[in-house]
Amino acid sequence: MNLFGSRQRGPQETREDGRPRLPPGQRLTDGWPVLHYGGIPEVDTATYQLRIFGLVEEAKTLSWADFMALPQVESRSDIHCVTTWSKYDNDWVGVRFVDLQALVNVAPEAAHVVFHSYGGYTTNVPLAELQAPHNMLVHTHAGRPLDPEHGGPLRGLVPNLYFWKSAKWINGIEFVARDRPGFWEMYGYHMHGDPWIEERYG
Ligand SMILES: Nc1nc2c(c(=O)[nH]1)N[C@H]1C(S)=C(S)[C@@H](COP(=O)(O)O)O[C@H]1N2
Ligand SMILES: [Mo]
Repeated sequence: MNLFGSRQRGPQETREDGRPRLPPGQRLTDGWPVLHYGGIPEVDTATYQLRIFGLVEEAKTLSWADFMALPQVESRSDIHCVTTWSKYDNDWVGVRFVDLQALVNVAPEAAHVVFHSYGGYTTNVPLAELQAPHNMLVHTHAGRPLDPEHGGPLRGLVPNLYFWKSAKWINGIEFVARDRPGFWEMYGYHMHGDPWIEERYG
């Protein structure tokens, strides 16, 4: 019996860009571990606000209804956590980062983004890397609304970097000129976090 279906699996499997599908030092998990610092903040869609601010011509604050009125897209991607578990074939629904960026006029000197969350979590990502379509803010996983423990109602999704770059309970997108460490980055995690070259720490 092939537990993984018909698709070719194993250490030889490669991605479209030729890199191995499973990054070095990672192993596949079946479940979905829950990892975060502190408690789960209460986030109500009735009062939800997403701020898009920083180096923009005009900052915007979106309600839940505003967010859901934006183009909703599906995407499938793999999760790679720095604690070495990976989870393949996650089906997400949400809004692409580029479609949110298009709502504000980003200043030319903006080069990095800091994602903010209810509860105070932050994480930094280079702006250029967020232009690829798989970078999103997502509310649905495997056809179901995201559980609060996984960041529901809305989390960031930056699948080409370690999963700590995917902020749960997201409530802010800040455009900045100079790279600025977020929560885990201040505790020694890598400023970039590319799993294929094991940018785990410092
Ligand atoms: N707001 C917030 N987002 C967060 C974190 C956190 O502590 N707070 N932890 C990060 C880390 S280290 C990981 S591995 C993933 C875990 O997401 P999961 O619990 O859905 O697997 O969330 C990331 N996003
Ligand atoms: Mo993590």
